[in-house]
Formats: sequence, C-alpha cells, structure tokens
Amino acid sequence: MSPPSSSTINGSGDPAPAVRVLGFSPSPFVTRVLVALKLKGVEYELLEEKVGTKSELLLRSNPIHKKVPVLLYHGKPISESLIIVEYIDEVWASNGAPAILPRDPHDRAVQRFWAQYIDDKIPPAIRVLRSVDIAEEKEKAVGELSTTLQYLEEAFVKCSQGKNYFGGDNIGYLDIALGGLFGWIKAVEKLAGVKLFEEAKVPNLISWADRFRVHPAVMDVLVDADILVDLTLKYITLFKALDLGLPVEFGKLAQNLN
Ligand SMILES: N[C@@H](CCC(=O)N[C@@H](CS)C(=O)NCC(=O)O)C(=O)O
Repeated sequence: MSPPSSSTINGSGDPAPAVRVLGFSPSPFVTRVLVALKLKGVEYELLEEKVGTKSELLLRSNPIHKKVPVLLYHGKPISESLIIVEYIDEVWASNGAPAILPRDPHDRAVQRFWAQYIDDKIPPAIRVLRSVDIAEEKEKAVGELSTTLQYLEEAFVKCSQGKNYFGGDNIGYLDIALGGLFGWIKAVEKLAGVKLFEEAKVPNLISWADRFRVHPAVMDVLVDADILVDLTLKYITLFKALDLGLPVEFGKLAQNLN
C-alpha cells in the first residue's frame, strides 16, 4: 500500500479524516455546511478557526476570500457555503439520504433564486443591525429585513406545498440557506431591540423555524441566539471592523483576543 500523500496527514502524523471543515461554529455559513453533512450522514472533522486569526490552512485553502467555511474532501478545498452544500448533495447523492436540491430543473432554479436573494438581503442587514450606530440606517435595515421575510413567507407557501419544509417533507437547499442565518436574525432582534419574526406577518416562517431548529441534523449545530449576542458583545470591536469593511490585522488582534 502506498503511503498517504502529505495533504492527507494531519499534524500528529495520523491520516486526516476524508471530510474536514474549516470553520467557526457561530458562522451562519459554516452552519449551512454542517447541516448538509449531517443530513447526508457524512462524518466530518470541524477545524475551528480562532477568533481574530486565520490559519495557514485557511489562507492556503481559500486564498481569494480567506473566509470560512471551506470544505476539504481528501485534502481538496471548496469554498462558499452554498456551493459547498450543492457539492455535498452531488458527492453523497446515492447514500440513501434525500436529495437536498429538487430533481426538477425549474424547482431547482427557483430554490437557487431564493437562496441568492437571501444572501443578497439578509447578511448585509444583519451587519448593519450588529455594527452601525446610526438610527436611520438601522431603521432601514429593519424595514428591508421585514420585507425580505415577508417575501420568504410567500416563497415558503409555494415551495413547501403544505408540507413542513421549503424542501417538502425533508430539509432542502432553501431550508439550509435560510436556516443557517436563523440564529443571527434572532440575535440581532435582541441586540437592536426589534421584532422581525412577527406572527401576524410571517406565521408560516415562524412555524417552519420551530421545526427546523429541533431537527436532528440541526439541533446540535445551530448556535443559540443568546450565545451569539454574548459573542457579539465580547468581540464588538472585531465584529464592527469586519462588518464595516475596515482593515483588520488578524495576527496582532489574536494576541489581544485569545
Ligand atoms: N459568501 C460566503 C460568506 C462567508 C463569510 O462571510 N464568512 C465569515 C464568517 S461568518 C468570515 O470568514 N469572515 C472573516 C473575514 O471576513 O475576514 C459563504 O457563503 O461562505
């Protein structure tokens, strides 16, 4: 038998697991990847990046964006959470778990449309509510998030067709795309003192969220909103710098944070 290549050896000299995720548990984008792996029953090792640092492996694996998550499969890296979720769906297509993306090309395109809409609208509004101190900007972000959730309420009714999830009977692509962000939406509700999930406006999304967060593939990886609030308050300077696109000296910062 030939020895494993250097890309499959970890620091201790043991062969590295086939599936590794470079991540940071509170990241909504990392949550998406972990939910997809759990749905497919794939064993993985989560390599946690420390707050305020970027590991050599991360810089090497995602040299363009230098962000988590990165999925390493037999040492080969893939970046961008939604691309990783699609990749997982394809690689583990025949292991008995339900497909994450719908089979029908039109349904698949519709889910991709909404997933892109989610990423265009929700993370930027979360960043404003977490880090901007100007009242008018916050108000605008609350308005945008409320409108976005209302559109997603309508999308849920159409996609789910009376079933439990956007994906029908099972958690699918849109459930993962929105569900990963769920904890952070609840956290900014608390941080900014606003109500985004209003029963009168998004009743179906509220019921969906209640089902999603207790699903066996989700409950262990979705980080609780209160923990995200504490984390934000603890690392507020770093979060503000990242959210506002200011330069961050990761190496130096780590010495003060960890
Ligand atoms: N579009 C990316 C977003 C990834 C992202 O923003 N990751 C954050 C953690 S939540 C990160 O690594 N931030 C570090 C930085 O901005 O330098 C995805 O979907 O994977």
